[in-house]
Amino acid sequence: MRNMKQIAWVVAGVVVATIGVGACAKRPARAAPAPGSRTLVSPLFTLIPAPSRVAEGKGGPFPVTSKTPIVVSPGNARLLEIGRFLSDLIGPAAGPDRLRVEALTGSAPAGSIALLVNDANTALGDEGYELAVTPEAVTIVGRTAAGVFYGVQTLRQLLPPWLEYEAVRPDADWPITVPAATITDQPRFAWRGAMLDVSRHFLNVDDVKRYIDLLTLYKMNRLHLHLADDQGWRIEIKSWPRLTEYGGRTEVGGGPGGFFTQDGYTNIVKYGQERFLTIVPEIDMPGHTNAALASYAELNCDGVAPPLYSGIEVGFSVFCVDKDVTYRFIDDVVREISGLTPGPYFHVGGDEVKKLTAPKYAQFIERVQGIVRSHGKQMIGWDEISPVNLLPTSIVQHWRPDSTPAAAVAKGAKVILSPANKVYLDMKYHRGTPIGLNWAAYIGVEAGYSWDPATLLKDVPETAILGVEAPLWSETIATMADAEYLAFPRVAGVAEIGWSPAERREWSAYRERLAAHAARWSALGVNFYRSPDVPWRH
Ligand code: IFG
Repeated sequence: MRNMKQIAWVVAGVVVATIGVGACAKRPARAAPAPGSRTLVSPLFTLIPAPSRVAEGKGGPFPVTSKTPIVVSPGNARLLEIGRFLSDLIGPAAGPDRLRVEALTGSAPAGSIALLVNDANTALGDEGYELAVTPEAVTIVGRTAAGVFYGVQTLRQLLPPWLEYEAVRPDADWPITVPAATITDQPRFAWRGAMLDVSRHFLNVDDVKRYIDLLTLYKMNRLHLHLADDQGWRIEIKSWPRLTEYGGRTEVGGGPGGFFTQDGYTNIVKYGQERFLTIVPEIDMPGHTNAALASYAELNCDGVAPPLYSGIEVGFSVFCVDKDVTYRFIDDVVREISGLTPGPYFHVGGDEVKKLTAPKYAQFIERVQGIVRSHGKQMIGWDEISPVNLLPTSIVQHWRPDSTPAAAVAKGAKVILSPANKVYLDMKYHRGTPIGLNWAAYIGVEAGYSWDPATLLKDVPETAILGVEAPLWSETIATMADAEYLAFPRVAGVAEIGWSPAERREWSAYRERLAAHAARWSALGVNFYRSPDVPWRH
């Protein structure tokens, strides 16, 4: 669970080696904050997402030393993994070795960090936790391992930000302490997600794992991968090899593109699972399909394959919905990807179809819905699928600010909210933002945060809302650094909208909490946008 850190460590090592020994002169001891400097707010009051309930504890902080054991409930392999995740996070900063992780045989010893599962604690739900910190012990209790993982992510934010950077070797006088506290916390929505478009520009396995690290730091639990579009097919399908051999070899601007082998995709899925994040694969259809149509002539009604495309127009491509081969193709694609995806969802896209009549479109989506169900998955589609005869298990993803899924909700459908004028992370922050689009809105940090799912759409009550998801389309994003620039800080706000109680959310307090996260992002090397709307503390 640490390969990003190992990479950072190697890079740091290489950098030191190339700069030469001179740069390794002993770093000046970190001066304590000058008297009168901006008072450091306790990390208890900078947590994102805001927990349901936080209270300062009595007594001093809990000291973490190289002897601090991490103990976990016995017989639970997931808890041992989470313990090792925490031990790796604290890492060598606590001393030359990693903190020991062991299963409990009796009660937790004094001076330990205890990660416990208590399935009788039903009030915590599937992802809730209680975190108690006293000078003698840190205790995290969840009803499930997921809850314990989220408690550890909160504990992580109570630890000094510089811990996040592998190469840091704090001077001895920099103690690692956790403020005394009691926190009871659980999420408001089950679906707290982001979407990454790896088709317009390809982002590789390590980029996606990096994004998973950052999303799960903020307790997000879904990553929707937009795996195919007009500009590139990005996942190997063994029964239709030209999709990647040919259809994966370009991208917007004419770059080399790329694709995930099935092993690479499985690597991403496992990495997400270790962090309690579910991967949601999307193969957009019947539109946004030029890469497939260019790869296999038979998928075109006239039997002629169009050229590969590296522009950014939409709506010009469509599968030939009258041919049986189209449904054999779709069945093979859904079968192979579903077989690699433990999560229950398969996203079929369905957006921006300009070349089919409404009845033809509905007939196609209904037929594809049956194919998805035959492979044991729940269908998700963009909100154009709302008028279609949907199964009760199918999910509508709202994105167009001027449309509403109310009709589908009236028939029992559940909704994921991705309003393009609030959470499309590919929108520019403002007119001067160097990358990004602006068709939906300019979305500043406050605009992306100050809205509530329960009141966004008339006739779409909170009971119909699974949660929120922030798409990042990659027409103007060529690297992970570009992605981070548009995603941070706004995606942290979406994570809070998905997790925190509505009454705990208010912009003027949130911006103060957000200000403290610059230190952690700098330690993690996140290329975030220093919005002037936030009083950044570093
Ligand atoms: N809309 C298209 C995307 C992408 C986006 C860029 C959806 C569902 C505009 N469809 O959003 O493919 O081009 O902001």
